[in-house]
Amino acid sequence: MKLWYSPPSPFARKVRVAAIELGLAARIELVNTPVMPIKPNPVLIPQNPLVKLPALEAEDGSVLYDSRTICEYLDALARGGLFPEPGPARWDALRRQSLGDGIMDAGILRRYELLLRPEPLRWADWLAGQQAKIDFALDAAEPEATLWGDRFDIGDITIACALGWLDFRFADYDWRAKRPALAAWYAGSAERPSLAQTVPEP
Ligand SMILES: N[C@@H](CCC(=O)N[C@@H](CS)C(=O)NCC(=O)O)C(=O)O
Repeated sequence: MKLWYSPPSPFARKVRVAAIELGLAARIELVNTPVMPIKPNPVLIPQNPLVKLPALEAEDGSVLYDSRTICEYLDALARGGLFPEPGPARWDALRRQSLGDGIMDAGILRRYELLLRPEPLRWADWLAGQQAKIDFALDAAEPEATLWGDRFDIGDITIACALGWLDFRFADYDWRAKRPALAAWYAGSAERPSLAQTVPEP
């Protein structure tokens, strides 16, 4: 298999973490592919018409895109259990995956606004609105985090990747200050080899 990814991408990291957790990493060739929404990388268009990372060439040669789809494919391939069977545990894992994905989406919109939009055109209300979503999402996670324990399903993977990416891109944002349970859960999770081996890099 082949994974189009980039070292800083939190969505690609989800896939890399899932692959390690599932024992599939050695079967995946990593293809480092830079992306920028204002200049779509032509290399990626045949793999993903949305020109986003990650994309995966599956075992049968077909290409999948979007971290959710790819993680679910890998989980099925390995009969892994990162996605619980239909029922309350699955709905909760998918909900937590959506929470983590939403934190990454809002963070990436902030990052693009700060990185790509010419400074005189930057929109403070937009930045504040996306930041508020991140704050609300982390506030919602805080009381739950005490119950998360050592389980590490797709929801946990996604939230851990979101928190790692906030540390990486917004180091001044002290999300831990008012959220000790989430901070403690993340500190424990970050020691897992799958997360330790995939720390985001510029
Ligand atoms: N929902 C997608 C989001 C993917 C995404 O936003 N990827 C970013 C990199 S972290 C990207 O490719 N950005 C380039 C662009 O938006 O053009 C997923 O889960 O894979």
